[in-house]
Amino acid sequence: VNRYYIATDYGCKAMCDTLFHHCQAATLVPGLGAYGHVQDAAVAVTAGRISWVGAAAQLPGDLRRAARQTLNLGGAWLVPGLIDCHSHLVFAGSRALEFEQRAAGASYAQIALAGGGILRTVAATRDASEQALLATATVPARALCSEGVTTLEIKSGYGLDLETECRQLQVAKALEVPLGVHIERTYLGAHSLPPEYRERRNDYVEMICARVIPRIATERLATAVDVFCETIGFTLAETERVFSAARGAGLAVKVHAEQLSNLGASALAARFGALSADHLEYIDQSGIDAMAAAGTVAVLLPLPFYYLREKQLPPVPALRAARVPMAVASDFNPGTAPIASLRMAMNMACVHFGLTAEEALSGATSVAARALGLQADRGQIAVGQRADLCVWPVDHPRDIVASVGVPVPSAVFVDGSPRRES
Ligand code: DI6
Ligand code: FE
Repeated sequence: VNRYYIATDYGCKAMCDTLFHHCQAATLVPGLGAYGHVQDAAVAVTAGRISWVGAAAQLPGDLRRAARQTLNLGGAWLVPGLIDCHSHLVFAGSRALEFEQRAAGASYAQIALAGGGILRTVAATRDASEQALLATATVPARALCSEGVTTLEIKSGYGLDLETECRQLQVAKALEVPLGVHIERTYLGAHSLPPEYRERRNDYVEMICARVIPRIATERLATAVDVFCETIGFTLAETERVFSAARGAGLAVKVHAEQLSNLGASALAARFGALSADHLEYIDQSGIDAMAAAGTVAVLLPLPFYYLREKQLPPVPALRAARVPMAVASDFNPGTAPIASLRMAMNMACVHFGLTAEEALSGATSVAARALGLQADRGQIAVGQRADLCVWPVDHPRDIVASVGVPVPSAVFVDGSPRRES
């Protein structure tokens, strides 16, 4: 355990902006035991990052004296800020009609093939101004952040044309300041075939690869590219073309894989060094083995599973046995998961998918960070990480997973400062 108590070297003089003490720390650092628990902990923050963490009794005296601010947490738990690593939060319009249609017996695929589904949201989103999109997106984003989310990934994919995709990604970025959290952006042009390309699939994929991806990369509108690889989405060969273009442009890749059927997208993604393959209800052992070998994260999405009344469970025991890291995300979107709660997803990941509470919490912190390629930067309470932290008034971190809506974090810090909404 002692190897963990590393003081940072900020020169000879100790520097500390905030010192948290009288707390229990769920560091989520692997190898430190359940939840990475450090008892009677102290956590020092310097210049927005964690500069020391360990048992308070071992806190160096010069660091304690240097603290400009000392916060006594009265025995509460300090936990990394939650990370929602998969959402489609920027869009216009409602899909509640389809909710009713499914209740009357229609399937998600049937509705999509009849021109509803994603394309319904695309039409509404193309018509919406940047301001309107921002106003609409702010509501679920605030709901997620009120649960303790400090990093939120947002995908495009409801514009499909160059201009609207870029508008979606700009709106996603514009949420950062009013919400006071970090936003990561993903380009999902390969979400659905737009109506104007109905007879020209090949041209649409070419447009994604030759026009949009280079622009996304040059203008830094996103750090990753995603594909909906599915019978009602894009084929394996099309997915491969998009991945090649993305990697060639220096962008990370990830994939919506094996949600409704098994096309082998997870193994393809692993071959491209994908950050994550998401959904995975229909993944087989060869996909699992490929992901394990590549270190690709499995992002489990219980909210769309529930919302579409799916029956096929993702093979969690096999993923666990193969040591594929498992994240949990909301997949917040208008069609299959209009449920703005990562906590609900974490809870359902346990109830429906059989994750342990610890797996669900690490899945929404340390492993979620890895799904975004940010594991060196956030997701754990460890020296050098961003001080994105939640204070939870609970007896044990399992309380955060076991219920939804309550408890709420008593304080949230982003980059070491109290989260400020405006
Ligand atoms: N899978 C999903 O769960 C969302 N997108 C995707 O590729 C659903 C998108 C929608 O129905 O609007
Ligand atoms: Fe999704």
